[in-house]
Amino acid sequence: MAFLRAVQTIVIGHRNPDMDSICSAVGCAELKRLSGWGDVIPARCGPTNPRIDFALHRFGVEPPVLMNDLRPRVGDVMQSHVVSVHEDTPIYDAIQLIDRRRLRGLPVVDDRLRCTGLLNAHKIMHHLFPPREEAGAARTVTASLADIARTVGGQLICGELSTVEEELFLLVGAMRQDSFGPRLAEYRTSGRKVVVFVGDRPHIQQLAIELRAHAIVVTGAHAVEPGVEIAARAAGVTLLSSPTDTATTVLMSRGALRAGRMIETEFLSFTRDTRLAEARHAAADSSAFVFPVINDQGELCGILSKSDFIKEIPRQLILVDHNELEQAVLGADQVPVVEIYDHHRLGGFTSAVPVHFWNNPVGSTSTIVALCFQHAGIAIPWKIAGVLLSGLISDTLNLTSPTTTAADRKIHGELAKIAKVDADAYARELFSVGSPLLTLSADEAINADSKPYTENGFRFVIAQVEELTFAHFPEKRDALLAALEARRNREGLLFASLLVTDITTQTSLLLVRGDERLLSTITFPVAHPPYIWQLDGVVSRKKQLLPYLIECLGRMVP
Ligand SMILES: [Mn+2]
Repeated sequence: MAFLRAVQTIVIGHRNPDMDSICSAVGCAELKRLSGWGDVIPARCGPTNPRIDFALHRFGVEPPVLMNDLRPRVGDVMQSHVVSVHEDTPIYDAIQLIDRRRLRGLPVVDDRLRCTGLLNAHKIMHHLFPPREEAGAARTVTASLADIARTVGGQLICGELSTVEEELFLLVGAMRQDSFGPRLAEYRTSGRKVVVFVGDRPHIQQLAIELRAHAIVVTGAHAVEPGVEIAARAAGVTLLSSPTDTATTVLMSRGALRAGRMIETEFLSFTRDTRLAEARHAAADSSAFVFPVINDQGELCGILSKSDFIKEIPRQLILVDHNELEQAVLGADQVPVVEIYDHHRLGGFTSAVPVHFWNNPVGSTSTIVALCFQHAGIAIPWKIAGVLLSGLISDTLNLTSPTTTAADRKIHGELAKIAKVDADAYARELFSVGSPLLTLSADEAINADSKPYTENGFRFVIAQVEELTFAHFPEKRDALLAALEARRNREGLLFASLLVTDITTQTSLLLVRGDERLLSTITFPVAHPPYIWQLDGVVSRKKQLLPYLIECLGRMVP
């Protein structure tokens, strides 16, 4: 049975999210919901910070869901409506289920729903149709009388219907009375528990009772004579009635064997969280067709067939505030990206299908999202206006960054009006919250808003913190440089850098630890030697610093 699943859309910004990344994700998700997209959730792949928390809280918005890894998991494609049988189920019933549901395999569970094995079709075939040299084995079955009665659809006439599994010897009372007696006596002497299958032959039935057969199954729905029943009761022989003929009843009795005895106990299983790529790899080496999925309690919670591996993942992505996979959430390359809203350089993103890609070099992605609301003719809700205004203020340093455009100024005024705030007063309030240098450790400060780049085969990172003053800088300076050097060594980078921006004076300090050949190309005045430069008027990583550093790379002596 195919289950139609609704596609979930995740709107997510870059790793180490900044205010604009978070705010544009929240705004874009709301725009998509209001446009009728259904299941849309804003997400983030990294922690928020006190300033982001302040902005979201100010407008009553929950932080986006944390999603650090979107690589497909077994739980994304497994079948949760799993068909299984208890280990005590007769294999006859299990086979019927496999046939009815067209299953490739059937998991077998115990009382606590733990998967004890997979029903093995080869073992069942061998049991029902043994090879010629073992054909005698077809005369025995290890089952309880209760299992046999259940499997053949029989009725108890008298005696005890034992639930204990025993090795039972099946004997058909088809021969003459004088050959049946000695045969049964011989089996009884050798200690076998004999179940006699016989039609309406009272003499054979009486003889079987006298010789203490374990049980007698009267086939063909024939009535039992009162004398026979009285004799069986007196002798303690179980008497059963079967609705079908002898041949059918014997065949079905052999199916009374419990599923637990026919299972493959060595099997490959997964959890919901097993990465699909890992599961696919493991499954490729396995001859099994189905793989049980086990939950934390050890219970069977799903089943994975080989055909599930080619299912589409019911999930798609909208990227905001970035378009380079290097900066995207882990696994973004394995989930269809359907839309991108960004204001950064093009980073070599490629796709298999056409993508709605809105790249616009305005001051913030929040500006782009606001423009999209207008474009769609959808009124921006109050709280979304406040959130988008926060992203815009943060990325443009309240319209003072050189990245600011006329569109940003216009949207800034419109959002402030809808959000019912004095934008300049709100901006001062926002930037006064949580000075990164005061509230973060050196390690956190160089990682919080850090972006990785690859240029001409060189890998490097540029982090940025925005401060209202450099007052807290001197006390953190040495620790920041040490953290940059450690990160550079750990990740094998050409250089690791941090731009500390004073948004009040529109000045930045650039801290770089890296290859001397690169450092020697930096022409800005050295501020606090070594490794620190003073960058007056530089406040934008994307528009000012990154192009400058790429130019330095070009001038680097090989
Ligand atoms: Mn941005």
